Amino acid sequence: MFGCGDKDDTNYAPAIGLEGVDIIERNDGYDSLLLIHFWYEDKDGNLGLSDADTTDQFRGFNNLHINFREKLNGVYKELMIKNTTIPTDFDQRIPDLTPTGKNKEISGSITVSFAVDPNEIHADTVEFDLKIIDRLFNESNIIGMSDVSLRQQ
Ligand SMILES: [Ca+2]
Repeated sequence: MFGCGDKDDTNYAPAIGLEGVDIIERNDGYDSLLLIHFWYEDKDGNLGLSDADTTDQFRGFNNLHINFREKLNGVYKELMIKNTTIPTDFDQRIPDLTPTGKNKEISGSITVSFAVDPNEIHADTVEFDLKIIDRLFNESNIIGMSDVSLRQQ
């Protein structure tokens, strides 16, 4: 039908907001984990991927994209795998969150964790930005934080 003019109001991008970060220490006082807490909501609830979503458009697809940068001499640079020029890749898959009932609107909180050690996040000061992507590839807003201090071994 022509002239309707309505945009598709059944396709909603997810929204997210940063709740905060926690840093978990080891017994020896160095840090071991960086936890990032954020809330999400999605009016049509098509968020998350199941273990079976490994083919076609979801092959190798991560629905949580995160970039870490490390502060070197006061300037943020992309965080590389230690002693290489290969950017780190900490992207993750959020599990399927779609409700089974008729009302698909969802909201909640997610915590993602990242190892603080020479093979993972090996910098003393980092910043990050993070977004999530629903099953129709709608991207959320971007959240992030600067000047996160980590005690490295
Ligand atoms: Ca959605």
